[in-house]
Amino acid sequence: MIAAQDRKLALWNIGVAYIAFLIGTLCGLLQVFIRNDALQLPSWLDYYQILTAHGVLLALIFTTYFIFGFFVTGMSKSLGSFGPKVLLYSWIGFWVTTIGTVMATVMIISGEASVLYTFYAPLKASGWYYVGLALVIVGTWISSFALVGHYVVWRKAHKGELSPLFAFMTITTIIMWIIACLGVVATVLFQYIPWAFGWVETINVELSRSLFWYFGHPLVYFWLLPAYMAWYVIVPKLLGVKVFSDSLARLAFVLFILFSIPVGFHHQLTEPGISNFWKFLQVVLTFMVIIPSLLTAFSMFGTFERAGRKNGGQGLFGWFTKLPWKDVRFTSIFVAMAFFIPGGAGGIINASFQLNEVVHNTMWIVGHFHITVGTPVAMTFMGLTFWLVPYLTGRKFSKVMQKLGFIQIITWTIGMLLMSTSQHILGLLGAPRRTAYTGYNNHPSALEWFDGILTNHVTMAVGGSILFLSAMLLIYIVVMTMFLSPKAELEADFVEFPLADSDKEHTPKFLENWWIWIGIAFALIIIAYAIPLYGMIHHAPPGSEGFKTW
Ligand code: HEM
Ligand SMILES: [Cu+2]
Repeated sequence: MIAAQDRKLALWNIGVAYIAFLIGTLCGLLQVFIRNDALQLPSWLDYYQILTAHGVLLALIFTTYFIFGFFVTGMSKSLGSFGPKVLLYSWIGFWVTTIGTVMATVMIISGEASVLYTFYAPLKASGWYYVGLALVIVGTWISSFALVGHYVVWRKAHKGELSPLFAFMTITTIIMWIIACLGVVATVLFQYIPWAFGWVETINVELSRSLFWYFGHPLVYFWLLPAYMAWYVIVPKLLGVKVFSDSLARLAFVLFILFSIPVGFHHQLTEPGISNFWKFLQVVLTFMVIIPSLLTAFSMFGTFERAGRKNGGQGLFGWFTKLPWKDVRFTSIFVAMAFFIPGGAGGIINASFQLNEVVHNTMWIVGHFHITVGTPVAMTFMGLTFWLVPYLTGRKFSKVMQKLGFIQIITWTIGMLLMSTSQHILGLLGAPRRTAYTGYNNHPSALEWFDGILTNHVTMAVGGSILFLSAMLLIYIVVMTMFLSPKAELEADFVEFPLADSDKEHTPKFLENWWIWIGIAFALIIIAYAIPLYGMIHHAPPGSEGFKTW
């Protein structure tokens, strides 16, 4: 069991994460009904207000707080209890992020910031919305530096040793996050805030979007890497084996620092103002990410096979049936990984220049991120929640909870299959995303979209409703294991932190020489971004004033 103060810190993070999850999924439920024209909102509430809350609270807030809860627990477990300074800075970071979150949420709810979570200019929100977002980022930096400080202390005390895999992966994720945030901090501080408060008249739209996506793509890796951490260091323990290969795991992670940042233009393929050469270069770099992704996939299946054979599985696929399917901690993560197979394939489609033309800004994209962040990441976090919360509170995770956990992940799976399949198909037919209702004034071609078995008005709504029920079941499990379940008293009732052993004798030392990776990362960033960004500033078109379309 880790120190009580560290547990408290982790629990507060996870608590805020689930408050955001509760409100965010409620917005999701409203959206599916509004989009199908089954629900009319009162005049004081607007679709884009709800959609902004949904995107911000689920994609930014739920993920970030959960990730820090997980990091704090794992860093304390693998490097030892936090010292007073690390704790102090972690709490300061927590509160700064929380003040920012509250500010941004209040602005959204009061109708001052219906600009969606990507806050594209020239849509203009209240300046306080951007200040709130900036505080969220600064808060995560403070929390990140606290964790880095904890790691540095450990390294000093263990000269010449490689750090434990969990800590290594946490630091990798943090390095990537800090480099990535430079873009969003630059645009928010120097472009949005002066413009939104009226200190300057206009904004350079192309530049703001490019700086946003410089951050926006690694943002998805900030969600994904903690899920990968669970796949690499938690799953093997649940299966009773060691990490497949320590050096492979570390190599995959550092490659993510390199190839997740200089690629933001793949979100801007339809934009004028960026020449084809730079788009092409960034698309090539985007595809490099397939290397660490497949390294991950192969080592996962290697782990499964090893474990299945150890349990007596025979033949080519006999090991598959020998996996611990009755353990919800494992099954949830396995389903999450399975969703990532179509999710990753869809990502290759989105990033391909020509295919992007077909799917850009359609419901396909919405289907895509619900089977990447909305399930592989979110369901991995659900699987972690089942043991993380009882581990931190010292409460039991009873048989009944285990059953409810299964119902929860099964319903999420069914709901997501229905909703995301329907979204993918609607997108291919041409239905746009980010619209309240899409019948194009009852135009026959638009109405035809809704004739399909999977694309009719009912499927997405049924899917969304099942998802919402699943979310509420998860909230129930969280509340029970956080506050109400009986305390574990017998040794056997205590929930453990399932951290797998990892053999690092053969791991090359240079993998933990951060300056190499930071150096290559910056070199790639400069190659991919310096000239096009310079062009956007030097040949800036007339800026745009702000618009409030809601
Ligand atoms: C109850 C479960 C959920 C339901 C019913 C739901 C439903 C929806 C729908 C219908 C949209 C599309 C709206 C539009 O383009 O007009 C949407 C957008 C979105 N959802 Fe979800 N969702 C759920 C869970 C999640 C989760 C768990 C995440 C991430 C962790 C997530 C992230 C997003 C994001 C980032 C958007 C895009 C917002 C934007 O376009 O600005 N959703 N969701
Ligand atoms: Cu991207």
